[in-house]
Amino acid sequence: MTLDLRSISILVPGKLHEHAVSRIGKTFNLVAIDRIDPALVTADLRDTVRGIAASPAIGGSFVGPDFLRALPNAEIVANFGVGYDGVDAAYAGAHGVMVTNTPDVLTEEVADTTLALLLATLRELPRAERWLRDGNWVRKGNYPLSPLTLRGRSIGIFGLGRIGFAVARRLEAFGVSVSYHNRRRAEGVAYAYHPTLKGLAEAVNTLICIAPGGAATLKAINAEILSALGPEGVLVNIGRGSAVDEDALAAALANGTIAAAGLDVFADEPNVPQALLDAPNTVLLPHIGSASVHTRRAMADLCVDNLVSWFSQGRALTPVPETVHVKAK
Ligand code: NAP
Ligand code: 8YV
Repeated sequence: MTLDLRSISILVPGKLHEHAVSRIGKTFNLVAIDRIDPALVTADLRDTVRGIAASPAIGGSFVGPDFLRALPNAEIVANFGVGYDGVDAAYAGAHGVMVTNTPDVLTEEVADTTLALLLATLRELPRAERWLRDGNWVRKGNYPLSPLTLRGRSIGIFGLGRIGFAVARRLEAFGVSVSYHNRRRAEGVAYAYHPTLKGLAEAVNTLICIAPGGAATLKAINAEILSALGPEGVLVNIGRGSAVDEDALAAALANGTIAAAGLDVFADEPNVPQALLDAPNTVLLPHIGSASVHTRRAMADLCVDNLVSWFSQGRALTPVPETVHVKAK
């Protein structure tokens, strides 16, 4: 006998991937509000909502204590994305609410994008393409040689987790050295470990950030770290914009403290600081690390599979560490 989940109300606040919305609509009783805002929670929603499916990274909204208090019967928050800095998971865990994310299914895609962004930044690929499209190849001749190259670089990974490892594996094939900084040394790993981010930045000339957002990494890449990276230095950020002091980065790019930056993520998306837009030595992407049809669909499926598993079998497939202890009611 299959369990009928259609009596269970799942709230979708704001935009969510359309495949996730479609599956939730077919499986559960889908209810929607325009954004993550406790003021939009009606008395009916307050009484009936048992789960939330959200993509809180988009538009800077946050599933925090106020929103969770407004939905006292919500048992689970299914976060669309592996990074869950848009959900107060510690609060949820302390109040018996499960939080799930979408790890692994996006790892290889994001690692591919990271290598593409690194190479585009070093070899100036977007500017070289513009040179061709603007007719300069015909009018002026060859595009100038790129001052930067991946050859001979030493790479430091800030956040050697699932995606960080996938990036490191790719970098090995490119024949460059890899070292890393995490809070803890990763077991069974041959890459050189640096117990501080400053130590890593001093040891390398290329820093790739794939660490999570949140308070622990807020503006961790600041003027001191950029200065340690040095004038040949290149920063690639594919983790979270909040981990970089963007004012310090813009200054470092303008005054030659570092050479270039490739950024997929920003502190206040979709707003990008004018100084980074104006800088000739940046490559800027609109948070597309995982953004292929293939991978976003897999993320949508995992987001919804967590809800289905929670309500039909009483267990989450991919709980975040802060809520692994939470049991189904
Ligand atoms: P993960 O497996 O949990 O890896 C995170 C790594 O960061 C771990 O090795 C962790 O090691 C380290 N870390 C965490 N907090 C740290 C801190 N305060 N200081 C130093 N190191 C710290 O996660 P993942 O699946 O690789 O994803 C990583 C992040 O990538 C996500 O959280 C998300 O923000 C970002 N992301 C971006 C995109 C995009 O489209 N641009 C796509 C997917 C993911 P320790 O615990 O030992 O410190
Ligand atoms: C998503 C991401 O684009 O998974 C993450 O942490 O940053 C991206 O894969 C984002 O979460 C969508 O909201």
